[in-house]
Order: sequence, then C-alpha cells, then structure tokens
Amino acid sequence: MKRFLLAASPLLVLALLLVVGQGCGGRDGAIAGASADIQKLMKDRNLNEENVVAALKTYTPTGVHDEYYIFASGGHSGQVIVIGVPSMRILKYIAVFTPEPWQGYGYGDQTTALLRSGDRDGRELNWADTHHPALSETDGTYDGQYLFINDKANARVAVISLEDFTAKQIVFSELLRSDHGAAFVTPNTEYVIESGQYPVPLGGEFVPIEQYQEKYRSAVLFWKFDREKGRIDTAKSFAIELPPYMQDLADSGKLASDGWMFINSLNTEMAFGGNLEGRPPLESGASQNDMDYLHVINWRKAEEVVNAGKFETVAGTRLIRLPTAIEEGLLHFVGEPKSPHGVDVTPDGREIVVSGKLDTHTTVYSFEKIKGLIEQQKYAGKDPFGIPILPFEEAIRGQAEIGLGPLHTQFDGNGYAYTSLFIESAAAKWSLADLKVVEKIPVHYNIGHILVAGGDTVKPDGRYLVAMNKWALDRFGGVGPLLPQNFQLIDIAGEKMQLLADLPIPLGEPHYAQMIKADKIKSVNAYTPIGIDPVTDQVDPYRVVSGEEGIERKADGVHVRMTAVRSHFTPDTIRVKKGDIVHLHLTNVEQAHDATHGFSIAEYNINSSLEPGEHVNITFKADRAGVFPFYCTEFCSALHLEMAGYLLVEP
Ligand code: CUK
Ligand code: CUA
Repeated sequence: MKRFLLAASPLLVLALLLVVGQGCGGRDGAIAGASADIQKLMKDRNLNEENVVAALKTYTPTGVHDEYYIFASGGHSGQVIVIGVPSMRILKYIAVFTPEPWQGYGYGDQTTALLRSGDRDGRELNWADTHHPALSETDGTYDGQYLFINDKANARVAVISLEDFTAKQIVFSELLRSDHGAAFVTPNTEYVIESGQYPVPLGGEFVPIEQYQEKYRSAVLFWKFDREKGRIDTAKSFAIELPPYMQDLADSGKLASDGWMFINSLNTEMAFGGNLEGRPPLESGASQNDMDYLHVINWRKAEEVVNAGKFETVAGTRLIRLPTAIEEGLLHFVGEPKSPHGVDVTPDGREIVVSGKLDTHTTVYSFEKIKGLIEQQKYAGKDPFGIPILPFEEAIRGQAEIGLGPLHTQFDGNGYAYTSLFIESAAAKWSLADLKVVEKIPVHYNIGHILVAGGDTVKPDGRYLVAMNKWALDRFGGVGPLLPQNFQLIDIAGEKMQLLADLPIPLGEPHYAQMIKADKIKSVNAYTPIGIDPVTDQVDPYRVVSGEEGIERKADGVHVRMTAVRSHFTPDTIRVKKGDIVHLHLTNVEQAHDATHGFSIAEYNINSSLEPGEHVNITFKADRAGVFPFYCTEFCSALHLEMAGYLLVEP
C-alpha cells in the first residue's frame, strides 16, 4: 500500500504545536522551528496525518501512567499479560501455571507447592492453555481486586490477587478434562464459572468411545469464591451435569438476567471422530445440524437445589445430575445457528448475543422472552436426554447481518455492539436498537476475541477497543515461521473508529482479555509486615528477623535463617556436609519499593525473587560436594555485585 505523503494541514500542525509547546514550554520562536521539524519528521518517516493523530492519542511520555490496564490471557505461556492503554506498553507477565524464573515462581518451596497443587494424577503440569481471564466484579462492574483465569488444556482455574499481581490458588475438578467456558464470574463474584469443552466419562475412568452418547458427559462447575479469604472454597462449590455436546463459551446474566447463565455449544450431533475407523472426521460430523443449543441455566436455583441435598458427590465434586437438573427446571435449551461461538450478555442483562462461525448472522435473544417461554413451559421439543428446547423464533428479538465469521461481541454502553469477524478480518460496530451495522474496520489479521474497556460489564467505558488478532501476518519484520499475535488498539470514542497502534504478542496465543480503569487497581509496594509468604498472604512461620540469623543442624537437616538487605545476605557463608538436606529460610527485611533481591546458587537450579518484605523457603539436598557461589540476581544497589556468598559443601 502506498501511503499518501503530504504536508500536514494547518489545523493539525497547530494541534501538534500546542502539544509540543506544552511539552517543552516553548516560546514563539521555538514553535515556528517545531512546525518545520514536525513536517520534516513526517516526511522523513513517511507518516500521514492519520498516523500523527494516532501517535498523539497513544504517545505516553516517560513517567506518565496509562489510563487503563488490559489483563490478557497469555495463551500457551500459562501466564497473564498486563498491558497499559493507550500506550500499549507491556507492564508485566503474571506467572500462573508455568514456572517463571524472574519472579522465582515455581522455584521456592511455597510457589512450587502452589504450582504442583495444579498437577493432575501425579503428573507435573508445567504449562497451560490460558483462554479467558475474568476480573472480579461487584454489582456487575470490575472491582479491581482479583483475577481468575482458566487452563483449557487441563481444565483448571487459577486465582490471582491484584494487590500483588501474583497467583494464589489453582483448582480443578476430576469431572473435567478440558474446559472452555471459563473463567466467568457472576455479578458479585459469588461464583467463578468453568464449563467443560470436550466430553469425557465423568470422573476420569476409561469407557470405549463407542459409548460416547451413553457414558460421556460434560459439566459446568460453580466455584464458590470466598472474597474474605481471597480463595475458592472447593467444599462449597458444585457442578451441573451436561449432555455430551461440546460446551463452548459462557457468560453470566446480569441485572435483568441476574441469577442465570448461558453457554453456547457445538457438536449437538455428538460426533466423536474416527476418520480411520469408518466414521466421519469429528469436524464434519460435528457440523451436520443447522442448530446447536444455547444452554440457559438458572444457577441461583441450582444453588438451592444443592443446598437441599439433591446432588451426588462424583469425583469429589457435588454434582447435580442431569435428570435432577431437568426436573428442577435448571436447564433449558434454545436453538442457535450452526457452529456458534461466543455468547455475550448485553450491559442491561436483557439480551444475549450469539454468533455462528458458519453463519453471517449474529442472533439476539431476549431474556424476557426466554423466561416467559420457560414459565409457560412452551417447548419446541426435547433433546435426546429430555432437556426442553424453547422455540427459537419466539426466543429471539432478531438477527443482525454482520459479515463473515462472526465470533465475539462486546458493548460500549452507548447502544452499540462490536463483533469480531474472523473470516473477514474486521471488527463490526452495530446498533443494538435496529440491529444494523454502522461501521466496519479492517484488522490484521484473523481476529478472535475483541475487547472494549469494561465491555462485558453492566457499565462499559467504551473509549477503546482491542482487536485480538491471531496471526500478525505481514505486520512486523520476519521472525521465522511462527507468527506473533497482534493486538490492535482502536479508538471508538469518535464518530469513526480509528486504528491507533499494534502490539505484537510473542508468547503464546492469547484469547480473551479485559480492560479496566487503572485507578481501580490498588497494588501494594511491599509486603507488610516483613516476612509474608505471598502464596498464603500470611507471615511465614519461618520468617527471619534481623539479628536472628543463624545456621542450625536439626533432625530434618540444616536450617539456614537468612536475611537479605542491600547489599548483603546474612549469613554469607553456609557450611554443610554432602548429603545434608538444607532448608533455606530467606527474608527480605526491606520495605522500600525498589528493594527486590534475587537469590541463586550455582548449579543447584536454585533461584528466587524476594520482593521487599517477602519470605521464601527453599529446600534442597546438598548432593554435590564443592564450593558454590550464591548471589543476588537483581541489580539492587551500587554494591549489588558484592551481594554474594558461598555455599561450602564438604565431602
Ligand atoms: S475462544 Cu479463542 S477466539 Cu477460547 Cu474465547 Cu474465541
Ligand atoms: Cu540484592 Cu542485588
């Protein structure tokens, strides 16, 4: 594409000058000079006016903080990516399901125990396919306290605190082997929702795949969140059994639909593949029906049913069986066009938007109509498991003709919805009032999710939209065959949408993200009081106070009580014997914001990060005799290089 190159319009130059003038307190002479400079810069860099406007809207001078945070799934990296908006600067990776050396995550005893608590069947899991982060909500808006994220590959959900941006808990149920409709919260974060994707025999035993329809099932889990403790209470959690369709995405009802939740599904054909065994390949087997089923679930009533004891405990989880769910009226279906993907409830909670990957339409369901049909028990039929199906035509308000491959929808709170168009590689803005597209903007490339600031809450901010594109084909310089992903920031505050900036994501394929006002996040600068274990948020029983350092041989090994402070470890000489079990108890006794220390021992695969006030325990066997330097791995002070010592392992 040939960019148009021209002198900037007088108006733009004036705007630029105002900015430049403010930035450097320029006088008239300086302004005249700046005008010439800016025009030359634009010419030299081949920038047009639109580019310059985009730059002005996103450029964030040093020291100026971003107005919004994006919390994005890190895809295969098993992490969460924190990004500032409008600058699109990456602020942090939060280690969740994967060891992360810089943060010492998965190296000390406590974070290793946390990571290992996510192991399934005794197998170490050191990665995750994170898809959907969910910020905790109060009254249907983000409250900035917690973040939840799922692992689609291993059906796990993690809890992250936004006080210190660290993972606190990993949970899973043996009911599921994979998930997708996760994590989504109810409007006051009563529950964190996780629904399955690929059905398996519930509980994990082997059943021949020919018995798919009889024995394979899915489930939706309601993880009870205890906000006081900041942890999921697994004992108070429950699940509802679902038929062996492939449940896809989920969303919670809100306001008008509070107490309900929705899951879209595919493969109501119950195909299970077998293309070398005389059966159709899964993908075509699963695409025969014209309609799949939107699952309409009354979770508040399900809670009552569980409290009334109408459940079975299966694989350690309280499970409402399918017949009970039907009898109690917890589960209803409505048809949804071919291979749907994405289900998004409007800010007022009155409508539910579902797109069909193989359909050019987006369907808008009326919750009021759905509720009316349920009350009248007006069914169009039942599925093979006896689940009532509501008549499609009577459950919808209408359909919007959006474009090719519609997937996910977000809202701006001003009456508009934004839907990603995967095949068309575009984002469509459409009016909720008349279901008409008002504008489309091309994106690069293969857009998956879309996000708007607060776009899935009861009060969206609008302002910014981010297109989460799958492959950054031709957007950046070549880096080999594996393409980065591309987040494109789009301004939606004006009459027309404007593309502002691209951010390549080089670490896995993110799916969903949420954008929250930065002033809602209240993160701490240090752990107080000194000696906190960030996994429990409590003072660690082994914390070390200055003046109480020492080395002591006990029945279970050598205990080293150590403090770190700029610029020394105390003690800095550790003597042990080959074969000793060594328990290092390390406290960073500083409270200044910029006083992180690292701790590593050569060749022992030991590495840790000690944030100010943090306490870490490290247990290892001194199984190699020799002399091993240890040192601080964070450039913490002028004498950082001197912050070191020796581990002496006598033969
Ligand atoms: S899914 Cu990835 S683009 Cu897992 Cu939310 Cu639609
Ligand atoms: Cu402490 Cu470097």
